Amino acid sequence: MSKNTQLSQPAKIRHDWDKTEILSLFQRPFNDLLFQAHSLHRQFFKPNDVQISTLLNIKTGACPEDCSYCPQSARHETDLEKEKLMAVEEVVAAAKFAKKNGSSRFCMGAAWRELRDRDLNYIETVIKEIKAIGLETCVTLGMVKAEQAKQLKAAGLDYYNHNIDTSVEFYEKVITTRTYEDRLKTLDNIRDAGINVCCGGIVGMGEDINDRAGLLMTLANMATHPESVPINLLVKVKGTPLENAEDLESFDFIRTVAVARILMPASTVRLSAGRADMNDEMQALCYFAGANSVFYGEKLLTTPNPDVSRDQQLFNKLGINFIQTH
Ligand code: SAM
Ligand code: DTB
Ligand code: SF4
Repeated sequence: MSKNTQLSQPAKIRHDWDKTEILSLFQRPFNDLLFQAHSLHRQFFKPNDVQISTLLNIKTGACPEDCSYCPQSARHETDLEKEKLMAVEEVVAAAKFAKKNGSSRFCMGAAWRELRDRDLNYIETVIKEIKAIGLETCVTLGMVKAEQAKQLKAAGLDYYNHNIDTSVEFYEKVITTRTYEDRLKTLDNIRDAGINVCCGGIVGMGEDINDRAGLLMTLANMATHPESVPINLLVKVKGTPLENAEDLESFDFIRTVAVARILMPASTVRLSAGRADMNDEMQALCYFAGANSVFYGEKLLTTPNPDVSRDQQLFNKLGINFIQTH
């Protein structure tokens, strides 16, 4: 059977990938890899639809963790102005604005190591109010315990974002204050509570192809694939230990998106941080390779994202439809 005929068979969702197989995907000729990823993408999603989410940092900076990439760590000397937790009304006003601009999901981040019980009430109130506006909710608040996850679910939370960031081997070169296991435990707590999992990583931190394969292998071998897989390109922020990380070749980033699409064909793959540094052609190739979600709006958590007008122009040029939800 030729490779192309194989691609027309309905795809099976697998959870038993090994590193060698994944590496051989990364090493395929670029056109073959993109064709394979795009063909699968069409079996599971409408090829011209991209879901948009809005991101808001509800608590900025002064984080006790030492993530080498992050401008919000209190351990790095960045120019970031730290801010205390936003008032509920301010968060809800931002969510209403996002809804007016066509967003379907409102994602809130906090520069916390973990969700503390004393902040739970605030988070539950915010989730309920934003659900009442008619938006899906997502939060990323650091580690959560099983009981807290159940309470977030009861408040109506749709998604929890918690990234594993990289391969288990490279992880300790990037973060020392919490372990890979800690992250997996939080992800289990979220999954067990019935909340959709948003989990991905960052590339361009000086990792190699084995680490990119390892990151995707951990995600793809989860008992249930994360519903949403953000692929971030490192935003190099002055004052962070990774400010001078070597640039990742664009094709290696696009390959990472394509391999994510092949390993997790039914998951939404989000083209996340780093878009502001990508030209239109690179983003277009990422959409072709299977990316079907973006953060929309001028700012990510603390760093720039493309202007809404630039995204609108690109989507118009490519005939991409913004869609409400996947
Ligand atoms: N503090 C919580 C945590 O780390 O779980 C939530 C917020 S944290 C900023 C969310 C994610 O943003 C991180 O896990 C990381 O993957 C991503 N991130 C942070 N800084 C980044 C950067 N400079 N470039 C790309 N992604 C970044
Ligand atoms: C994710 O994977 N990427 C987003 C979201 N989840 C929370 C965050 C990107 C942060 C980029 C650096 C910043 O703006 O501070
Ligand atoms: Fe803190 Fe999250 Fe940044 Fe790590 S990524 S320093 S946990 S805000």
